[in-house]
Amino acid sequence: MNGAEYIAEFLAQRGIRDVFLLTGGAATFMVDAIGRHPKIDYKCFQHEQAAAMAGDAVWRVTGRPGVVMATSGPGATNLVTGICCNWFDSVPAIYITGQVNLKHAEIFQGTRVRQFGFQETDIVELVKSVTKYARQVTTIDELKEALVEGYNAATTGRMGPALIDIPMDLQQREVGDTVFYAPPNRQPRANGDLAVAFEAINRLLDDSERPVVLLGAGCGLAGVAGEVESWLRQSSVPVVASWSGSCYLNQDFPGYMGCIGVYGNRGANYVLQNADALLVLGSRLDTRQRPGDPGQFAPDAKVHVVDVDEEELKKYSKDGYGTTLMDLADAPALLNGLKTPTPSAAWSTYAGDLKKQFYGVDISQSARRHNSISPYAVIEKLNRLVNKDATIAIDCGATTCWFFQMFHRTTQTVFTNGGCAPISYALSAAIGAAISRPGKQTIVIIGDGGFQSNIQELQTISEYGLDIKIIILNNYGYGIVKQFQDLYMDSRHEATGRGYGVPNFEKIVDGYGLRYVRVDQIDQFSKAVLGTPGAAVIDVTLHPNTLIEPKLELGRPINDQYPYVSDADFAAANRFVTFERPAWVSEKVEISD
Ligand SMILES: Cc1ncc(C[n+]2csc(CCOP(=O)(O)OP(=O)(O)O)c2C)c(N)n1
Ligand SMILES: [Mg+2]
Repeated sequence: MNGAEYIAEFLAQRGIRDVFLLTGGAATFMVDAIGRHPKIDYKCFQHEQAAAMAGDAVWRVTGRPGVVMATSGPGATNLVTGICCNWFDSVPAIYITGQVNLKHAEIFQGTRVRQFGFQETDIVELVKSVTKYARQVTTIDELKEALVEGYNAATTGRMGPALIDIPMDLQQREVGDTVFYAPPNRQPRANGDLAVAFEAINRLLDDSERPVVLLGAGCGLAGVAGEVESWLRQSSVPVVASWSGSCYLNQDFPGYMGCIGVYGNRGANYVLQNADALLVLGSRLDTRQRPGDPGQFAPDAKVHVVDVDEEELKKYSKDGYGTTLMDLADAPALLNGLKTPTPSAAWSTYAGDLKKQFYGVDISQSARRHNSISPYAVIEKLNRLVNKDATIAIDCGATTCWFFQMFHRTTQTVFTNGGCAPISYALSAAIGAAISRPGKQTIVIIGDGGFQSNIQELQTISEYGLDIKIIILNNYGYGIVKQFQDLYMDSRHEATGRGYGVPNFEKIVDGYGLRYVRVDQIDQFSKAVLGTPGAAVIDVTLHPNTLIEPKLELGRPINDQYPYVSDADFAAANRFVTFERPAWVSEKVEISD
């Protein structure tokens, strides 16, 4: 085997079936080897960024890391946003970049010239801060070692991307016949640590009348979402989630209240803010969940956070939170030793009432005001139309908020890129999902802005005959940014209205040979539209000023979202904890029952 063939064989032996790529000089030997290998193949994308985002979806639908290949220089640099997607969401992926010949590379010249070879870029240095492993190899032994180390780094502990940069001459060098692989050593956890965790968390739950459990993506990433869910179902403890955490949960159980945060469910936010004990499993409590002043987040609660990453736990040193450093793969052992939370009757009734009032309930008004389609109605209908084993990829923007405020996930595979959140992610990710998990209904929920940013990937869908339904919630603008400008910039829609436009999507979709369906009335969004085989772009017309409701304004705790409720309703909903409300909030009251 030569180096390129070795890489193909190594990947095939790890169970990889598809490598996503856009080729170029420095990658051609590797692409050629993959093309000739009987067990592995490649899929061509029109932009490396899209290939990388598609790679992010592979683990999410198969549990195997995505593998993405690009050429040196601009090919490699185009991967960076996708690499960030993996890094921030802890998703494993392997990147293999071609590099100029060693004999041309500046590293051998002993100089600090910007570039010696053509299309040479030090991609390893560029991606170091957003990868678990990044290495340029200069010998065959290093190549063999880097593939093992990179693969293992990506797929263990807090997972993430690995990048291996391979000069062209190494790709052609003879390497022998044996492929080397050694699985990682899993560090056994000390029992002492578990005992300490039992004690701390049991004390937290014992002392509590108003417990809440917050789930992040960690349980799903560690593959224990099912076990955690069974534990939660044993009691009536209210359960809330981050967006990414909610993706792994079968939400069909009485305790589930919805997502919390800036764009969270009103009822879920009330419950969290009124708790006296909060157990956080695998969530990094980012600023969309815990915005502004951390002291305003669950202010009456003792908080205990379980997370795999010590650095995440260090964040809470000033907040007085209890912490347990632990790979949530061990969650079953932890939960075994925990008492079942026992909420007081008053707390269970309170949470149950809030759930009835807010979970899956559309409280938005703007679409009604404009007599236009409500995005919430579209997502509510999607709940009823979608297959139980469908894959749904959600993009960025108001679209994401509408989806997570209204979608009721049971057994579907649902995901968005939570941490990096680049517009256009979902279109490319759905392609990765449809290729890696064929035969399942695959749906994209995306805005008009997101759709335009990687629109060229319609060609990839066309080329491989992928059956993907792309639902554009088309408000003819960058809606989420416009809503921000409405609040803080007197509705000056700079670069969101002025300078931004939407082309004739029907003509574009037609040019790629795909089906276009326009939805001007909610009835036109039907089982037939979703069920007709073959890719389709379903363009749903919204009013340009359709809002995200509810949404938090800056400086408010998450239990006081816009549109504001009356002081009386606010006090009733927050009856366990006293929250001061500035006069300007009371003056902006828009809904009351
Ligand atoms: C690559 C990238 N550039 C810019 C942004 C900032 N951004 C976040 S949402 C958004 C607008 C999205 O518009 P659209 O897809 O139409 O969704 P809407 O908010 O209208 O539902 C922008 C530009 C981003 N998230 N990613
Ligand atoms: Mg839009």
